[in-house]
Amino acid sequence: MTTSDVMQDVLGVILGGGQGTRLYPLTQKRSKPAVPLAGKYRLIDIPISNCLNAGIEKIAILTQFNSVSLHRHIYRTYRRDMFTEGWVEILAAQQTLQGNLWYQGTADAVRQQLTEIQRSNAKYVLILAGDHLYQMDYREFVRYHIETEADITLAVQPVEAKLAAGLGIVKRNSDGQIVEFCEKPDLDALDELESMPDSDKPFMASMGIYVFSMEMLAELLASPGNDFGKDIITGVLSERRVMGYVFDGYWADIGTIRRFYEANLEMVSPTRPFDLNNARRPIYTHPRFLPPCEVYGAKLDQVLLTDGCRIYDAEITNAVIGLRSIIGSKVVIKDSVIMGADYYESEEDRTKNRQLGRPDVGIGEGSVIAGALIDKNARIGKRVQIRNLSDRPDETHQNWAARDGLIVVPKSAAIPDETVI
Ligand code: ADQ
Ligand code: ADP
Repeated sequence: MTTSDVMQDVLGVILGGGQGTRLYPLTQKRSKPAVPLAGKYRLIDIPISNCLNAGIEKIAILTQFNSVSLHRHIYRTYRRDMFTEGWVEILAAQQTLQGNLWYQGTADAVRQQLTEIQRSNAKYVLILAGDHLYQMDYREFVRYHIETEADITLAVQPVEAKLAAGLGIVKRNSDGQIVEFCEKPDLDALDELESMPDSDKPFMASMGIYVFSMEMLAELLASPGNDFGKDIITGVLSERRVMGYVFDGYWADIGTIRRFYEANLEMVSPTRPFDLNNARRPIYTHPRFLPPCEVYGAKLDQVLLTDGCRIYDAEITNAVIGLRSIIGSKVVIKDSVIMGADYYESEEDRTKNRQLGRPDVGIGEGSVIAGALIDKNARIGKRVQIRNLSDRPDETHQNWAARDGLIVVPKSAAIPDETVI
């Protein structure tokens, strides 16, 4: 059997997120997979593109709540035509006769949707996270699983000590079989878990992505355990052949506000570790018919500028400027992610905004924004000042929040003229 035949037997299952608390308030009005990334994509585009580029045509997205924007995005972007066999489906947590609980963890999410998953008739199931930034050739991963006759295969990667306590840490024997697995180890347990003591990345971490055969998955989920890492994998190491496939490309877990922000801005650095421009393995997203950007007298340096923006004489450094952003005169933006807007306001809308006493969608003239994430459709007034303070504790207000030392303005929030945050 060729690799492409095998990939037709693989179902990609994307774990689209629990309650999204670590990315709140970006997840206040949408499910995590729909969170915008790099100004024009959404988080879900990364694992879906990796699947499509590997020839995986059947993809299920497990999500805790089925937001309108996720549904619209999937339907518009990944609708397949009558000549293609593949499909992309959203399986949202739902009340059934068997249970009415939200997904209690990653394994529980798959267990609650097992009937649908089995209905795909796939031979192998590739379980993927929905909040990782990387490009992996899943064909190699699945081939390794088959060739090593594994029961379960985890993708693993060397990591620095400072990241180890937040991940599942493994030890492999010389054949690549995983002999120890410790989910989010305590600091005092870390010494015992080093795999490469002389390296600056001494720990081998689980990337939280797995290959199972359909039978093995069903068998393991028949026993209790809500999470793959903590419960399922840890519990079967001695009886099952659990293998570790080493992936040495760029990989970032962007499930927290801080990592999400950093990963976005890393893409505008000249030494970017993750390049969106890969002709052989494109990242797909919803195609739009937006006009070109208009820029009048602005100074832009290290900026990811997406389609349909209008920028007056602003100064923008180290920033992502999302779709349809309207940025007024004398605006200063630094170290920030501006997600843009879903629509343009008409003259009529703007007149109505005056009557309602609210700013237009976009960034009003004379405003200064530094160290912030401004979600879609936000209305930032004139001469507003938004600056992060790295030691500011997390706090939540009606129209902004402080998270991980950054300021987040949620989707559609309005910040009146002259506000200082
Ligand atoms: P975490 O990322 O901490 O560790 P978890 O929070 O369980 O694990 O999330 C894994 C993925 O599943 C994420 O994409 C998340 O959004 C999604 N998810 C979580 N709960 C879900 C639910 N109830 N329903 C649907 N999706 C859900 C995991 C592994 C570690 C490994 C890291 C690597 O447990 O061993 O090191 O991933 O990032
Ligand atoms: P994207 O273009 O990023 O994929 P969405 O799918 O979330 O964005 O929404 C974009 C489309 O949704 C717009 O083209 C517009 O038709 C519509 N839309 C969403 N919100 C609004 C709104 N508040 N007013 C008008 N149109 C809206």
